[in-house]
Amino acid sequence: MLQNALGEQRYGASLTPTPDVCPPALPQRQVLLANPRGFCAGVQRAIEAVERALEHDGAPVYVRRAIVHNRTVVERLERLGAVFVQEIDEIPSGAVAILSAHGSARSVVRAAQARALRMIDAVCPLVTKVHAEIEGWYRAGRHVLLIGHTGHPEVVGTLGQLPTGAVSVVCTPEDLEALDLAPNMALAYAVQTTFSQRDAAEMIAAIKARFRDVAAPRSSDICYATSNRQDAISAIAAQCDLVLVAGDTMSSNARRLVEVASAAGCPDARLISGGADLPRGAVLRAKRIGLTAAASTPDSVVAEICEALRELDCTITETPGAIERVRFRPVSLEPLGLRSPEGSIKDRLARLRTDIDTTLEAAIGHARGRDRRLADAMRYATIGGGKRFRALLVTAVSDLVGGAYDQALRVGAAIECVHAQSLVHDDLPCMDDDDRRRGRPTLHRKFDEATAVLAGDALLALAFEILAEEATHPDPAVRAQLVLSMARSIGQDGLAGGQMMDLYPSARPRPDDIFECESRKTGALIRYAVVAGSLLGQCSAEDRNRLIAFADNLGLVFQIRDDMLDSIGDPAVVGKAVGKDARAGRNSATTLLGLEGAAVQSSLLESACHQALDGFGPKASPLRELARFAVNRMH
Ligand code: GRG
Repeated sequence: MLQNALGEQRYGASLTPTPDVCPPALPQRQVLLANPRGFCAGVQRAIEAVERALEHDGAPVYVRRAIVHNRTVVERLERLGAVFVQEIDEIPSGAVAILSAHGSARSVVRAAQARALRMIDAVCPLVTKVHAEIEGWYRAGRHVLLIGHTGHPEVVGTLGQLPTGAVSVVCTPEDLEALDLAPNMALAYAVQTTFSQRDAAEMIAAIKARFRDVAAPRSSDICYATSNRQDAISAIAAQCDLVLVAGDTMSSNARRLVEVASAAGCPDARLISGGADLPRGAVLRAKRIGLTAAASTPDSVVAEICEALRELDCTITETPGAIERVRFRPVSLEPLGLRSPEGSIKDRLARLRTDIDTTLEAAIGHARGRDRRLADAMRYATIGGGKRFRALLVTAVSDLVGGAYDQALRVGAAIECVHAQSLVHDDLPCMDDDDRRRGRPTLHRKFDEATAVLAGDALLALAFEILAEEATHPDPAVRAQLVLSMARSIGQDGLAGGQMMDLYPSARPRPDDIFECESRKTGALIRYAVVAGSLLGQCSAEDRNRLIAFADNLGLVFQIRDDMLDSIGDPAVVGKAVGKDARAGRNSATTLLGLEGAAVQSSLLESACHQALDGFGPKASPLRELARFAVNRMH
């Protein structure tokens, strides 16, 4: 039997009863202490993050919501100088803001960035694993079923990683039944990390019974600490006539421990917050009491409860259990959110795609009283599709010249609105008359022509709205330049002018006419992405000129590749019909130069892109990668 730091006796070990003289001397009640219990590695790490931030930055540091669901922990940190708030807008701008261990929606991170808070995210790495998982499934086109408790902060944070509607929360088999999803729909499930193992197993079985195509997490989402604590209390609960779980009512994993103890056969399982909360009557009636603590309950609370139990003539015995060796790297105190996604172009694109989707989703909104069909069409045109080449470009340039990622993201979303509008209108019967775009029916085929025209109009308006809003840049002069430059990129000298040249070419077009048309139709928005990125970072005129030279070559090479894909592309990969230029007798870089000539021209233009970036050194490598992608892309 184990001896622990709480100083308990072993059952009956030190007593020698003398039946003739004394009343029965054996203690009346035995307390079995479950093992493991109390703090998990994620909770420990989050609390330490607040302590370290206080040491590093001095008080006050602000914490959004309870860092972990335990009042004793929160009160102790408050005494050290932490200020707990409900929402980001309660935090003075520029202050240190710590986000809780349960994980936060991306909108919270963006709100913190908009207030220029120095943000530290204490999210548990095991919750981050679930976030990454659902993002992967979303990108793979799967709808996610999140097994969890609606409204719990972890569930709210997980839902907030993806656009609205991408995830459905299910807690009970009835929730599952109420879902209006086709049995052959591509799905995946994820589980709240503090959910009951038994209930999760039931839900997973029900999901698999109802749906045919269900992707599962590679390993259980329920965290090791939740599972170990549930197993430990389950192992002793049936021998106990009372189980006490030390924890707060707001703690989900604490409440699950009470349920698990009851389900394992204990007739009376209760949650208590500390020694003062001890149910004396129930303790005095019990012979054997089980005691455990939630993953957010400090040892001091367990020690206090043990003390109160000893006063009621209890001996306390540690039970053997799993030894936990999990440790996480400390939370980085370097403020988050000012950096663009890192890694390969593929990784950055993946993260950017989700970030752009959530930004667009928030911008299109779900306000009451708005026309739902229009909003649905706007979402259809913008969300979940496209390479996001222009959005990646603006974030890469902004990053290169010191702009903020969240601002670049907004500009990227505005550009994607304009780009989507141009594609929607380009596909209309009065223009290119296309049936497929981005691998699915064009907007006017899915909805109708009038809706396509109006969705395009509304997207254009939305783009300007996003650019003009303060969150896009604190300096009104920068915002005005962003708006002006966008207006010029899409008007007579930009997309609209280029499209006119395409629809009404001169009878004998000169090569210059073709390149002029392409540079307006495609190059203008690509150039805008680069100019906007340079505006966000407010770089020198010299750097801006170098970036514009890069953009002009990139825009042209992007369009030449588009022309080449029209000849050599696979419609299934390109996502739209090919061979249209030849069928319509339309002039393009390939009809002008031939396929080989277009390839040679592309490679010259790519060299010019690299040359323009020479002055920026290795920091420009993401832009160099984008140029390589533009030349070699197959879609
Ligand atoms: C904006 C006022 C205003 C008018 C628009 C219809 C129109 C006028 C212009 C059409 C411009 C157009 C369709 C140009 C083609 C640009 C191009 C190469 C599109 C394909 O871009 P990708 O490959 O597409 O980046 P994804 O789907 O990946 O986003």
